[in-house]
Amino acid sequence: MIPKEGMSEDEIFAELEKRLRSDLTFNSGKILGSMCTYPHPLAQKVIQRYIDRNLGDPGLHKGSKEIEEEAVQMIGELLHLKRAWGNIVSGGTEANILAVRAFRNLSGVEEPELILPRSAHFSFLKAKDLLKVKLVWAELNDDYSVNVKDVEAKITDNTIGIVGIAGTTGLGVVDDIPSLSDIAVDYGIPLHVDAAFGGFVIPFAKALGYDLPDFDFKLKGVQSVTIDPHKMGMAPIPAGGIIFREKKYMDAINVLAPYLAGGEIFQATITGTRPGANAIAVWALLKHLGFEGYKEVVGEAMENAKWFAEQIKALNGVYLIREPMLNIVSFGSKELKKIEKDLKKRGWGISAHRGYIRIVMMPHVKREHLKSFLNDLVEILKK
Ligand code: 0PR
Repeated sequence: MIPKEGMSEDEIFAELEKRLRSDLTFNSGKILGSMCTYPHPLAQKVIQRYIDRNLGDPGLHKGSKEIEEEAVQMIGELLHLKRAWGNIVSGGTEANILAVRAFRNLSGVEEPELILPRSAHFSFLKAKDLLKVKLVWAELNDDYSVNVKDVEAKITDNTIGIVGIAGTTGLGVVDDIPSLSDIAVDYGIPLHVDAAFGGFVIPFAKALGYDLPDFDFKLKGVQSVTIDPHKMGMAPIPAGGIIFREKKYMDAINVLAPYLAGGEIFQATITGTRPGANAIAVWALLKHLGFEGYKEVVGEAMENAKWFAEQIKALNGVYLIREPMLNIVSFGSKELKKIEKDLKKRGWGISAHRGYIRIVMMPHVKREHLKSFLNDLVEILKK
């Protein structure tokens, strides 16, 4: 119940400190299975200063709207698009829903079907439910990338779009997006790339010499990309990104908001009132870190992934699910359930998928944390 007399600020913080003790924090180095990280200090300052900005009413906050557009443009250019359309949104879920919504609305198909890999994130289940789009699942190859032949075989007159993933949630696998793009062009079907995780990894990893497939607007079939600043972009939650190749996709989802300060404006996002500060923080981080800054962050994460994968291979009792493509390493074991329980008991924030444990080398994950994790793992395996 809400107290009759309010508590003092000191009392509030004293209680919160006590109550939130059960939260794991990124700074502790114990969170190894999350795709989020401790937000960059500059972003925190930006959020604090511009906390009141509302992108739901851009007529009031014209400067914020411009900054959001610039952030979208910068991300678009990172993805080889000259003129980008889109929004900074609440996360990958909203971004994926917006892409499916745009494809569906433009298709004119009465019983819409979306072809997507078995490895797709569960946000597409929400899209299906909200948008009444049938999901047609494409099978995976032995290396956990989508089977492109199966995608092609599943195309029908009702197909409104194809999804490829650039950094799968469980294993960080980058699908063969160039081949998916070829199919998309051949059949005249739009391709959406879910690079919620990989979007802020692949461009920099490629620049570092890692051999990864193209995944962005360089490929003609790619019509939209989900790319989340609140994952490897180091922005505070919430900050997702949806980028469209053409304005027509925005037009297909824009809703008229007639009475706001800006006059007749359009909203494409699911959320109405939405944080301007987070979009401004994204802009600030892109400007502050620059390409070289992100490259450095990604370089360390990729090195950690390579190193950790070798350590797992050298251990008895656990095995690597597949060689990492990005900064995600997943391992399996005959005794996975027991290992998972014991690791959690020792305070590790890990993410246990069906059949494996996923370690995500986020910027807050340092070599010393991984070493300490491996020590615990070895002890658990000995028991
Ligand atoms: N697409 C992909 C490929 C994803 O991996 C995710 C989230 C999404 C879309 C949806 O993004 P939002 O959660 O921003 O809407 N993947 C993470 C996962 O399921 C989300 C996450 C993040 C989970 C941090 C845990 C965590 O601590 O693993």
